[in-house]
Amino acid sequence: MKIIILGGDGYLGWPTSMDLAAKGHEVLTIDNYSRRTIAMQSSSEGLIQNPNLEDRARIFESLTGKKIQVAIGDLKNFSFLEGHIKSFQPDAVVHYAEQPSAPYSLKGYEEAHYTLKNNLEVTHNLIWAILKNKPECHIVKLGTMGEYGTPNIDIEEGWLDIEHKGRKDKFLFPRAAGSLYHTTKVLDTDLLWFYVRTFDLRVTDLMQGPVYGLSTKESDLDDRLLPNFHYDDIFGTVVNRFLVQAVAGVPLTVYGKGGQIRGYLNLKDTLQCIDLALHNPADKRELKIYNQLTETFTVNELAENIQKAGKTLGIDVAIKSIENPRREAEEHYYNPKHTGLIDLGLEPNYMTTEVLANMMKFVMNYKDNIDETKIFPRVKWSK
Ligand code: USQ
Repeated sequence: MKIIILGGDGYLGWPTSMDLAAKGHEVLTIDNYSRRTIAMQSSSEGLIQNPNLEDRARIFESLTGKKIQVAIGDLKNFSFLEGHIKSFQPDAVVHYAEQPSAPYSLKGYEEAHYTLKNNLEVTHNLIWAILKNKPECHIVKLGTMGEYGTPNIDIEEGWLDIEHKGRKDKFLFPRAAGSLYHTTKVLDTDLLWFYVRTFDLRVTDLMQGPVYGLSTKESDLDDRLLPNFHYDDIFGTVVNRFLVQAVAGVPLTVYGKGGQIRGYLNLKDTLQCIDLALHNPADKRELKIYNQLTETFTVNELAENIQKAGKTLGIDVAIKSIENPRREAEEHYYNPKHTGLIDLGLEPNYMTTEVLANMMKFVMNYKDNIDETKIFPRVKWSK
């Protein structure tokens, strides 16, 4: 297939670019280094320095003989994006190109405005670039489980059958996001759904939970091919943060009561899910939605699992609840359905003690890079 990855420099975009190129697809990856810029501006740099996208692609090609084409530019610029769709003629586009941090989106007006403008404009530009130049192209969009929030009923995969006053219909599952970032993903889904039903687009929306991990078949070849790995309060997701805290000897920062449940998945499983979505495309005028997670944990369970993994390496890990900077339910019902991708063939890599211990060992190699000032939350949901 000819595949364009939008947001190809990101935590997920870069491993996806390598995975698809390694499998023999023709890959063009596009990024404007927005995450790197925001990370620098907010003192949230990752644990390891990653070469820039062009250098990464060169290193990857020298090790594997596989090519990844790279374009650097802002997808908010319609003619830039349209130019690439027109000339590359993709069979599929994987869209990761969004400001992905919930805390960043709540930092202040500028950050909120940037998140809203970037995420919605890029999605809308992509829709129009596809409609005008390759209407049969399949869009694989990264949504988030956070679109649903934490409702007191089971979360279905995207759609809900409703019977109301004796009549039945099918609707998008009700969404109640917990941050502005997550809300932009709700709005993305609504935009895509409008253009699917009205202009015959083909879209798969993947509602993904927090991802953890570093190791993929390709990133294991050379540390210079690793994805960016954040442990700060802005870009670090909870498991990656806890692993770094464990190595640094900082008590794991459980926010509030720690009963918050989310659906997690290993980075390797994100790659499997993208592959499955690409090989089982939505039809014309179809919006396919999958819940992309493999297992659920409370924050307390995660902390205890990491404590256990630390023990196997002789590391004593402390856990300490701190005031929750977020406005979220700390004890709640959570039962998301996630059989769609399994039915397509997903084989989960579960979060075992061994997996966590291996990640911890990796982090230990970079222990000197850990900056403890980046660990504690700097952004509060309510002012
Ligand atoms: N949490 C802690 N302590 C920490 C960090 C987080 O208790 O030090 C808690 C949070 O309060 C939250 C849970 O862990 O209840 C998950 O937080 P997170 O920062 O790992 O995840 P989140 O902000 O929701 O966002 C991340 C990604 C985002 C993606 C989302 C999937 O940054 O791009 O969309 O995971 S989901 O959470 O399912 O919406």
